[in-house]
Amino acid sequence: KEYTVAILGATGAVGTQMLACLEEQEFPVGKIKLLASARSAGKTLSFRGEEVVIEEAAPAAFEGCDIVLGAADDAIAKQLLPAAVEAGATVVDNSHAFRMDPEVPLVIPEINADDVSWHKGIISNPNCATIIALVPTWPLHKVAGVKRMIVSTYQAASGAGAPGMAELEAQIAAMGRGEAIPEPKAFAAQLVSNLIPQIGGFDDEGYTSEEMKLQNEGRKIMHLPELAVCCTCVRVPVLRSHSESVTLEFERDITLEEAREALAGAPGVKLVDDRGAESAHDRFPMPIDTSDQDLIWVGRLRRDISNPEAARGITFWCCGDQIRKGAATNAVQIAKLLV
Ligand code: 11C
Repeated sequence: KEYTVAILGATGAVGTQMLACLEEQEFPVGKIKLLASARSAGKTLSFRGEEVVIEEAAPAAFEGCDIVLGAADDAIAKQLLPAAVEAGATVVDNSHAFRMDPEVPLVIPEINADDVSWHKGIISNPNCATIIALVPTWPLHKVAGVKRMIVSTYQAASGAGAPGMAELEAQIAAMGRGEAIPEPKAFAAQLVSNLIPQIGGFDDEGYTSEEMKLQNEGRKIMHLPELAVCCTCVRVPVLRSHSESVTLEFERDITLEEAREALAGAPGVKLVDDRGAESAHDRFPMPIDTSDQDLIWVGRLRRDISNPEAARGITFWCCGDQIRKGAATNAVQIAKLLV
C-alpha cells in the first residue's frame, strides 16, 4: 500500500528534514502534500527528484491524507491538526501542543513503540532534548531501573528553527569580519561567544518549561510516574546537535561493564568511549561529529563518584542531531510503525 502523506510546516528546518527522511527511509509515499503559510504557497520543494508545489495550510488541505506529519508551532498545531484527524488522517506531531494529553501517545520508537497502538488520531513526538537523553537512558534503565536523573543540556541553535541557525551564522560572520554583532531576534541574547541558560519561560520554582519537559515527557514515555529529574537547559553556539551531561541513579546495582554492554547493543545508540591507556586516541561524542546523522552518540561513561551508593550511579555524555533524531527522524520512525 502507498500512503498520501502531508507535512504541515513543510518549509521549516524540521519540515524540510521530514521530507528528506521520508525519502531516505523509503517511506511508502504515494502522494506528498506540502503545507505551509500563505507566504510559501506556490513555491516548490524537491521530493524524489520531482518539484512539489507548496499549498497554503488550511483544514480542507487534509482531505484524502492518510498520515500528517506536524512540524508547525504549538498554536498552528492546535488550530489545524484536529481537522486532519476529522478528515481521517493519523497525525504525528512534533509540537508541544498535545504531548501531555492523556489521550495522545508520546513515542520514542526505541522505547515505547507499543504505545502507538492506543492512539486516537494523534501521536506526539517528544521534545528534542528528551529524545536525546532518553534513547541512551532506556537500555540502562532496563538493566537497573532508573529512579533519578540529573541533566545539563547544551542545546544547539537549530532548536529555534531555521531563524535560530541563521542568527548564529550571521553573528559568527559578523564577529569574523570584526563588525558589530547584529541585534538578536531568535534568542534572548547574543549567542556567538556566549551561553544562554534559559530555554522557555520560568515556573514558580525557577525551572524553565524546557527543563520540565524532560521530567514530564520522560515519565510518560518510560511509564515511570515517579521518575525524578533535575535539569538545566543551556543554549550554546553550536548549529544543529544538542549535547547533554546525564547522571542517573538506579534502583539496583549496575556495573560499568553492564552499562557499556547495554549501550553498545542498544538501538539508536553509538558508543564512542575510548580513553587513555585503552586507546591511542581519546574519543568521545562531540556535536560537530553528530550533526546530520541519526544516532545518539554516548561516551564519557563513568561511575557517579558523588553517589553514596556507588554501585547505583552512572554518568555519561551524549550528543545527537536536534533536527534529525530530535525531531524529523523520530517522527518518520513513528509513522513507519503505522504502516
Ligand atoms: C529547543 N527543544 O532546543 C527546543 C526546541 O518542545 O519541541 C523544540 C521545542 C519543543 O529550543
